[in-house]
Amino acid sequence: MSDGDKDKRGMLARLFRRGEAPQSQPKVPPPQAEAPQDDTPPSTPETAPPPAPRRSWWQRLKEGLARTSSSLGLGITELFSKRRLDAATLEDLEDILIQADLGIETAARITRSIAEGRYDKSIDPEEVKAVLAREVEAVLAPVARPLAVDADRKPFVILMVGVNGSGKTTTIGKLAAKFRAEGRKVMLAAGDTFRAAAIEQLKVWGERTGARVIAREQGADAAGLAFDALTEARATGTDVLLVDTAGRLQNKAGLMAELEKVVRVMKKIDETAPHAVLLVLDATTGQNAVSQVEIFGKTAGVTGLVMTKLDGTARGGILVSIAAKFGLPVHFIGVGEGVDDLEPFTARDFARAIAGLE
Ligand SMILES: Nc1nc2c(ncn2[C@@H]2O[C@H](COP(=O)(O)OP(=O)(O)OP(=O)(O)O)[C@@H](O)[C@H]2O)c(=O)[nH]1
Ligand SMILES: [Mg+2]
Repeated sequence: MSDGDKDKRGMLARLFRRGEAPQSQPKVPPPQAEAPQDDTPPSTPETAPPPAPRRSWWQRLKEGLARTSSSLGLGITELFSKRRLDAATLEDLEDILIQADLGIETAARITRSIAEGRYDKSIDPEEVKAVLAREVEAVLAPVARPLAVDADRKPFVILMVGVNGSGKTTTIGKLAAKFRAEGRKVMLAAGDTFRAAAIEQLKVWGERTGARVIAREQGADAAGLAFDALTEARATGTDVLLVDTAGRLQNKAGLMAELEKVVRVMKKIDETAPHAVLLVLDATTGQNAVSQVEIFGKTAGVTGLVMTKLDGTARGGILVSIAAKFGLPVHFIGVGEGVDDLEPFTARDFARAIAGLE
């Protein structure tokens, strides 16, 4: 380990002791405040109030998707509070839906649904939102499928792929926490061997979640590391092996070939591995996500999607376009950097949240 790395490690340890997030790499958010241990009220008015109870997933989802829902909601309210339903209004509605990245087909479908039986009548914006939620739910329902961890596969190998910064490593940390909470034995493989900080970032998640981390020095062969990790995971009765990979642009052929090698090498040990290949998509990248699904799908055999950073964009509708276009399962969505900000994807909740319904 270089001196620079040692310094970084010391800095990280100090920051976590103080409960602060590091300002630079590695990117690991601070642990969330623990729930209060007892609920006795403070004895004196001077005592600091107990921490606020943890918000439910629905609340976090709604807040996370607030930029999408308020931009859609504002557009819809402005449009329908003034006018009766005519061809021009319908066209404007379709534009609003397309701008929210819902996709041309879904936008047309929603617009048709609104038009039905309501032509030349005034229509309440809330009614429009209800139709929007219903139609979006219909598109999403077939892809909202949980990630089924097959307990007969020991370990069940999950390979995380995606472009730079999409949220792969953070999602691994969040998933590790979930699997650990279910009582599973979890191992993490630091397959992003490009950056020392990436290896450190995964080690921090390993420490935090109680998962063993298999890492090698920076610059080591990622496929070799995956091979070693799978060998050790097998030998130690690990339930789930999560394999991190370096971010790569889908148009860089050399890097995509490296990913194929990681897959090939793992198959030498277990021909059914990896059992899930999750493509992590950053919602803020908008339409580029479409070509990521196409190319990673071809090279890495993507079996399911995770969409992160839905809290950072007004165009969360991109998930709907991708669902309609590819029909790939969407397993999880992320609406924040915290360990709890990732949950299984459910069509109804997502549809209601982006439509701004309660
Ligand atoms: N707001 C928000 N930030 C997120 C979410 N998921 C991940 N992030 C942040 O996005 C940044 C990049 O996340 P990483 O997990 O390091 O991404 P990565 O895909 O591993 O990146 P590379 O290894 O560089 O390719 C970090 O600062 C994360 O905390 C999310 O759902 N919402
Ligand atoms: Mg990473």
